[in-house]
Amino acid sequence: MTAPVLEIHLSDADAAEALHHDVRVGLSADPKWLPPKWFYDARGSELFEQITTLPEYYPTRTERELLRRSAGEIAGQAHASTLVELGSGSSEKTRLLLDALTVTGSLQRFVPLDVSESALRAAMTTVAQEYPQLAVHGVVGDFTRHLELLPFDQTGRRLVVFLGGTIGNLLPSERARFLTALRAVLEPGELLLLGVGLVTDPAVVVPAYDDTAGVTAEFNRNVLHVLNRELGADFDVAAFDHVARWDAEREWIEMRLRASRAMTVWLPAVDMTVQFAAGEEIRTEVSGKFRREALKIELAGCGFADHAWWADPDDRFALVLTAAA
Ligand code: SAH
Ligand code: AVI
Repeated sequence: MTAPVLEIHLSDADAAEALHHDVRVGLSADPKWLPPKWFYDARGSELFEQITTLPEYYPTRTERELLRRSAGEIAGQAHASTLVELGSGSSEKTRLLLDALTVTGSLQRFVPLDVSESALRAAMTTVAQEYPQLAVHGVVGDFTRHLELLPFDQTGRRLVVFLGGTIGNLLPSERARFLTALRAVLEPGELLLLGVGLVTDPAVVVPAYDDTAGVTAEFNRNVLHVLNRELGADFDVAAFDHVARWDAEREWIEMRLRASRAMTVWLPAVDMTVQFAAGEEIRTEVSGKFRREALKIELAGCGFADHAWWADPDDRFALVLTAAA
């Protein structure tokens, strides 16, 4: 086994600068918002892993089943020597692909990329132990900023995977920029495997984002703990209620944090005072759900063609395999 390599494209100083920028913009906007990537400090990453085991949270187990069914076929088509995983988290489901690509004999390198250094380090350690023949090359980075820094493969093809439905956490304009940037760093014929949540009954989606055990609420509030720690802010975290709401027009579920009373919050690191009226909300995440035809058109518009599609029998989640045109 060769020791895993960790490349850091998002230093603490870069991350602090990005957080300061996002907080200045998002908390001075009306309505207020914050980008979801700030959920994922070590605690946030742990809470996300807990979410994936909740009975209400169907995406992870549904995607795992789809991967079980399709990994052999994907590996056969991909002939990839490098598997790149964006927003890799624990890389737990990814092992199904690592296994299948190992069977085809093509895979040499695994490149997980995540903003969460703690999640990335833990995943890299486990993968390096379980797959001693693989070179594991982790990247701490932001997939909306650092795609052009991904290691190239001189000798073979790359398969890029973006699982969990995380692409739905980008707003449509961010998504178009992301897909265009990703296409630009791929060679024609290199593949992208996307896991996407599908538009489904709100009676199923809403509980997935508002579980009875309150884990998602804690995950949502975690962003305020991050701001308190990183910016010296004085959010009274318990005074914000978790809200999950289906937006039928945009076909996304939103998470919000609602101030239970009027508050003034001081954020010294950005020299900002933020006023909240009672009932005022911060949008902390959108989680877009997709339709097959519209996604195909969107991918084609960003330079991806030849789609293969696997969905569960209830049409709640899909895997899409598409090639850089
Ligand atoms: N792919 C895993 C984890 C999904 S959770 C799964 O399917 O279970 C979303 C992951 O994306 C987290 O690990 C989070 O740290 C990471 N993430 C969120 N925004 C990111 C960004 N802008 N750049 C890189 N990683 C990001
Ligand atoms: C990572 N991402 C795809 C999750 C989702 O379902 O949008 C994050 C999450 N938010 C609340 N629960 C899980």
